[in-house]
Amino acid sequence: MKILSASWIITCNEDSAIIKDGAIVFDEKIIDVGTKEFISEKYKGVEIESLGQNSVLMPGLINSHVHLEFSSNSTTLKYGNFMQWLNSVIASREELVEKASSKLISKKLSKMLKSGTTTIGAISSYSLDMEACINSAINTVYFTEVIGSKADMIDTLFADFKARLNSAKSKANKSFIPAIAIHSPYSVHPFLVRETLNLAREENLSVSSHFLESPEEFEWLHRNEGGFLEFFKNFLGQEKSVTEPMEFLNQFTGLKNLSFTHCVEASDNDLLKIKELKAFVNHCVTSNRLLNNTKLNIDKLIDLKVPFTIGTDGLSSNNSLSMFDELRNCLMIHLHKNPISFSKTLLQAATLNGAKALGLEKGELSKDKDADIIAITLPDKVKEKEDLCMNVILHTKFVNKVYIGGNDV
Ligand code: MCF
Ligand code: FE
Repeated sequence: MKILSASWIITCNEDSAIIKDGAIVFDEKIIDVGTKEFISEKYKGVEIESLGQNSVLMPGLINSHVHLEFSSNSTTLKYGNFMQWLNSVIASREELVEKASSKLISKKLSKMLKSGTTTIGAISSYSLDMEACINSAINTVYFTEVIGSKADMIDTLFADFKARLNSAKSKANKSFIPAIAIHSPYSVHPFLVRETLNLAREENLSVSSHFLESPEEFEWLHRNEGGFLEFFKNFLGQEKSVTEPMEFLNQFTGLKNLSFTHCVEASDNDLLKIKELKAFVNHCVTSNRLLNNTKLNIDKLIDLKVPFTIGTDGLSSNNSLSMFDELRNCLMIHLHKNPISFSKTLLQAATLNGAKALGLEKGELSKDKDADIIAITLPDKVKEKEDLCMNVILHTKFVNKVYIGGNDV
C-alpha cells in the first residue's frame, strides 16, 4: 500500500470532483481518496509521500484512438484535403509501415508514457505494432482492423482478419486486451461488418470504427458522388457505396464498448443514433484540421449529450502522440463559450470517458478503480479551484511520475 499527497487531486470521477491538499491510498487498485488531513488521520502510522508545492495528481490519460503502425511519418504524407491524404497514404504506405519497426514504436510508446498517457486504443491494420504494445507498460486495447469493400474478397479478408485477431487473443493479458476495428462504412463490405460484429458479440470484444470523417465520405455514402467516386472507380471498379450512414450504424445494435472516430460530418440523427447505441465519439481535433480542415461541432455533442473521448489518431495525421498536446489543440480550436469549464470537460473526456469507451475500470481516482495515476507539477500556484484544469492543459508537457496498476513505471 502506498500513499501520495499533492496540492491538488483532479479525481475525474462522475462529479468531476477536485480536492485541494489531497491524498490517495492505493495498491494495484485505488483504496481511498480524500483530503490529506482525512487520509493521515484514517491511515495513522502509514508514511505519506508528499509531491510538494504546486503538485497535481490525476488519472493517467487515455488516448482512445491511435495508429502506431504509421509512426514513421513526419513529412511524407500530404495534408489539407482528404483525397490527397488518402492518395499519399496509398503511395507511401508500404515504405512508412516498413520504417515503423518495433523499436521505433516502442520509443513512441515510452514518450507517450512520459507525456502522461497510461492507456491507448491502438488501431492495428497489419498487427506489426503488437510486439511493442505487449512489451510496453502502457495498457493497450488492441483493435485488430478489418478493411475491404469488394464482395469477391470477403472470405479471404475475413480469414486474414480472424488469423490476426486470434494471434492478438493468444497474447491477451490484463494490459493487452484484444478488440475489433471496422475501418469505415465506405471501406468495409456490409457482410464483412456483419461477420466481424458477430464475433465481437460472441466474444464480448470492444469495437471501434472511423465514421463520417470527410465531406467526400458524406457525399459518397449519401449520394454516390464526389471525390470518392473517381477513387473507387480507379482502384476498385466500384461506382456505388456499399452502405449508407444509418444502415451502417444500425449494424452495431446490441454491442458494448463502442466508439466511432471523427464523426465530423455526422447528422443530428447519426449522433442521436450513436447515443442510443451507448457509443462514444472518438474526437481527434488535430487530425480533422490537418486532413480535412474541418472541425467537429463539439457544442452540439455537448448539447445532445453525446459522450466523447480524445484521441491523437496516428502520426499519419498528427505531429504528436502526446495527449497534452492534443488537449491544448482542442482547447484552442474549439471556441466554446466558457474555456474554463470546457477544460474540465476535456479532462473528463481524456480520462473517464476514454475508459468507459474501451470498457475499462479506469480513468477516475475513485475507490476500487485501477491505480493508473500521473503526477504533474505546475509552474506556479493556482489560486482558484475552477482554474486548475485549464492550467494543467496549458502548462503540462511531461509528467513527473506515472503509476500503472499501482507500479511506478
Ligand atoms: O484516422 C486516420 C484517417 N482516417 C482513416 N484511416 C487512418 C487514419 N490514420 C491511419 N489510418 C489508416 C487506417 O487504419 O489508414 C489505412 C487504414 O488501415 C488506410 S486508409 C484507406
Ligand atoms: Fe484513425
